[in-house]
Amino acid sequence: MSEELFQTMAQSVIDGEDEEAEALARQVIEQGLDPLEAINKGFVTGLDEVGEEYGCGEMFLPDLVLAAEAMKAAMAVLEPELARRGASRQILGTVVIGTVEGDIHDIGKTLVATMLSASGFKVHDLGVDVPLPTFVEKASEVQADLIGLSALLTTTMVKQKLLIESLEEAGLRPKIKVMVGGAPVTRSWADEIGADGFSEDAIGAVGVARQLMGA
Ligand code: B1M
Repeated sequence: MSEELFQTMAQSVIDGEDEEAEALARQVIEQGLDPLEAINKGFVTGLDEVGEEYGCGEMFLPDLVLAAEAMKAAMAVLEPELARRGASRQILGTVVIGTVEGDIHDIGKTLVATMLSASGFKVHDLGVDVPLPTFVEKASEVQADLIGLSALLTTTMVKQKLLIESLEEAGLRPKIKVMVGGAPVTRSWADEIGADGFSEDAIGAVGVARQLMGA
């Protein structure tokens, strides 16, 4: 894929042009291009730029909302293709994943969920703003091997720590591994709260999950 195409994808997100983003995503599928490369080198770079400009007061909440909608329009086209490409693998483990309570960011979490699913994990995606007891209940119900917790806000990261404590209290900790991620989450935070795994991105998350399953 050309740099120019990546830039056009990024720009569609920056401009909040959902129809344009969707059309570009369709072009990726039609031309048999790599959907993950389009996401990471194209659309996500646009979202990162919007995030930076929002962070320094050069863009505002409506811009963030429009950019996210454009990103989601592209993802709606690309994610089924990502899942399809990995569809026939054996099951490596069962994962319960969600964005923690108080946090409604779902783009990165959904990408991680899709990649895990495409790589052979059975994934139960609980969505966003998930209360901590819901993670624990679902993980027990489906006999999960791994809980994945996404947090995008410095104010919600602490929920990752609280979830690990809840698992310990429920006596489930040795059985169920915990992987944490999200833009503000660092390896040192993961170590501090006793998480089993951490990744900066969706590809890395698959590697970490495989490692935790001993696969
Ligand atoms: Co929000 N937001 N936002 N936002 N938003 C951030 C996170 C922010 C950094 C922007 C900024 O100020 N520069 C900032 C947080 C500041 C902070 O806490 N330090 C922020 C803020 C402040 C807010 C609000 C409070 C704004 C307001 O209302 N005043 C509000 C919070 C609402 C809430 O959650 N309660 C809010 C709202 C929103 C929108 C709704 C407008 C929208 C989200 C739409 C949606 O998700 N459906 C939005 C967006 C789009 C962003 C930015 C621009 C982009 C996030 C994103 O989707 N990135 C973001 C700035 C930024 O991060 N650049 C920002 C693309 C995605 C692919 O990456 O989610 O990081 P990411 O996921 C990556 C990795 O982190 C990792 O892999 C993914 C794929 O590579 N990963 C994992 C993620 N989860 C993982 C789990 C794992 C492993 C890896 O294991 C389980």
